[in-house]
Amino acid sequence: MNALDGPQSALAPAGPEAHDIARTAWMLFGGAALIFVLVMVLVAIAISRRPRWLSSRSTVVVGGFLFPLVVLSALLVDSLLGVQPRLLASVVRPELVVEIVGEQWWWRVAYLDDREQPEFATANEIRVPVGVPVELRLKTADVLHSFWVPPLAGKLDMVPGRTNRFVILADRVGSWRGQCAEYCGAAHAHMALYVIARPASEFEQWRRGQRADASVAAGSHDAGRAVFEANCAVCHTVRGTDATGVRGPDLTHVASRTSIGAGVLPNDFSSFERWISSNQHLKPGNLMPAFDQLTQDELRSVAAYLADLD
Ligand code: HEC
Ligand SMILES: [Cu+2]
Repeated sequence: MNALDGPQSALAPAGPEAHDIARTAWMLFGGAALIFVLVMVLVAIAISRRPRWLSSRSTVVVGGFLFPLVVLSALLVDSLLGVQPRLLASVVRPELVVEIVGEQWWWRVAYLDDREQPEFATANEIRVPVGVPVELRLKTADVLHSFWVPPLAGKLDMVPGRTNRFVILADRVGSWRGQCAEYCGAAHAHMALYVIARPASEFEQWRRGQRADASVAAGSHDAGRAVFEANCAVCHTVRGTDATGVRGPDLTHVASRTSIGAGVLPNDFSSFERWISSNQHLKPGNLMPAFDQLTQDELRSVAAYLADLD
């Protein structure tokens, strides 16, 4: 891994759109470097020798007008021909449709079935099969957000009252991090998401698992479930139980996700405890109240319940 190859790097592209963008970025960088060197050489010549030709009319016309005109026009043509049509053409024939709603401050995710009805819901993470075009339908529940997973594609805003569509395609197995790219309030910087690309068979297996209701062995987690139903069910759904709230993320398979709190904490038992009791400290202003009044036993049992919802 080199310095450019992070999970959120636009210079480590993992899909066709991102490849185009990275190519354009390198071209701009290389071109700008060349021009910078050229200008510095001219400056050095101007200082040391003061030749006549440097201040002649033709140098000014060529260097100050024709050269930028040609370079900028070429860039314009390149970006119109190269990047933009891809972005538009990619809107055809997706094999999978995922709806993503920007919330304050997390991502609500729904996988749609063939009739475009929600099949199951998740949050802050999308899984996709490798090599398959996936259509994203981007909406917002409140203000402007912007969906940006740099290794896969450029940004697209989530605009109130609109559905913006675009297609991503992951050309290799991997896990990438994205982030809201439009300031949306205090915890905007804590609004991350993950895209995880897996081989088709593994993806299908995951999808089957997500479709299923929560499976918790009868008799286990009775105490945790009771705490959950008393305190959390107004806002959270756990399919297969009486918890059907929709204000917060669907928690049916919460333990199967990479992070909790939209990238704030890793996903494990102690993170659940910390999130539940001190989420307002971890992510100030978020729309879940902190449950610091729960007893140690209640906290532990509800965290253990969630950690088993995989
Ligand atoms: C008033 C509504 C509300 C109540 C009540 C509530 N939550 Fe939440 N919960 C939210 C919201 C909103 C979020 C998303 C916060 C964010 O990331 O910005 C959230 C996030 C979470 C997450 C992280 C999910 C993820 O995928 O990132 C967990 C876990 C969670 N809540 C557990 C609980 C538990 C356990 C209780 C009860 C003790 C509870 N919540 C009560 C609204 C609520
Ligand atoms: Cu934001």
